[in-house]
Amino acid sequence: MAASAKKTPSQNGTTAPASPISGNRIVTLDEFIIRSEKDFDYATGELTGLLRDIGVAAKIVNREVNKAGLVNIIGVADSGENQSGDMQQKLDVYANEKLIECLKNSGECCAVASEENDDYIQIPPVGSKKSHYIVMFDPLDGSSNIDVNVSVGTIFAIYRRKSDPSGPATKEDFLQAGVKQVAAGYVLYGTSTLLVYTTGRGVNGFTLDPSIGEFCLSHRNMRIPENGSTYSVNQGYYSKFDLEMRRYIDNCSDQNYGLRYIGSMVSDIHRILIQGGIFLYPSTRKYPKGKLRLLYECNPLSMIVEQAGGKAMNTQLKRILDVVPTELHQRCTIAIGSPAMVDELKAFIERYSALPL
Ligand code: AHM
Ligand code: MG
Repeated sequence: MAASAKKTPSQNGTTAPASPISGNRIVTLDEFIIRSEKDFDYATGELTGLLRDIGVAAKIVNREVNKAGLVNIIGVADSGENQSGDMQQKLDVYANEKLIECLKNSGECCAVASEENDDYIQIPPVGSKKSHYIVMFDPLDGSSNIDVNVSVGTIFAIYRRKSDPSGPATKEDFLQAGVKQVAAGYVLYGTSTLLVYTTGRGVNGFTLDPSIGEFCLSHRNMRIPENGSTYSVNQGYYSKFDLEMRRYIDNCSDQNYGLRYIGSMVSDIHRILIQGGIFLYPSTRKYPKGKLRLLYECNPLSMIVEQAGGKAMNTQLKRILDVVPTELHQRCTIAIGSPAMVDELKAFIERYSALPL
């Protein structure tokens, strides 16, 4: 559920931000976040602080990801320490630490949960400030792609805590359905570095301009195409998919849809957001409940895609954002992308799962 917002009716009956940023001038992420805050009735600047913390972490992680191939050239001591005495770390561990470190800055976040940590972590309060938000993230999704110089991403979800702000965060703060997210986003470390986020009022993307070190508004009010002509799935697992999924994939091939699968979910979803298409990670024999994680992979990306006009469901046909989690690292199946393609898959699942085995 997005924070309460001042709404201005637009011509097509939907709503637009009360203070849109217009013109062709450069708009930085910080400026955009601050100006968008004015659209919310009860804005206190807390969410703004959090988003800015994430923006700072993204720049730091970007710097390291970009020089990943240089690590051996710039010299790492046998002890595993570099010249400044820091331990050489895997990039996903590094990204995890930087995100946590940056989220401590504004004091708006009381606890975090990450793919890299078994349990959630309390963030110490800044002075007497009461923090009202928790953040969940996958610090570097698709990190196995780094070794081969393929794009990776950071995914994040922000929720308002349910527990009393005077005490520590609780597990219930994290086990909220995706529909309760107040903001979600991703950073794509690709040919250029892009930060895309939503606070429940549309989706905007910002490209990092390395010459000034700022994320600049480049993709205003992103809308996913209603339909697409590509599907994205690890087709190597075809024989391990259920019948309805195999029939749907056969149909994609019959219709001459292109197969595009980077193996880095943020990159695949970003392409689909721009060009249309569908991304699938159904159950396999190895991952009967699906491989991807509900809380910090599927939920935030589903919020983004829905806010851009798309759909996201699991293979039981339930909207991802309505799934009530029971575990921090819960996995789920997912079908996400252009609404017409998700609807088409739904029809296949309804038709073929009804057949006797
Ligand atoms: P990770 O969080 O361990 O990096 O795994 C998630 C990644 C996704 O980015 C990607 O879509 C998927 O795993 C690829 O899995 P597979 O190699 O099974 O197709
Ligand atoms: Mg991941």
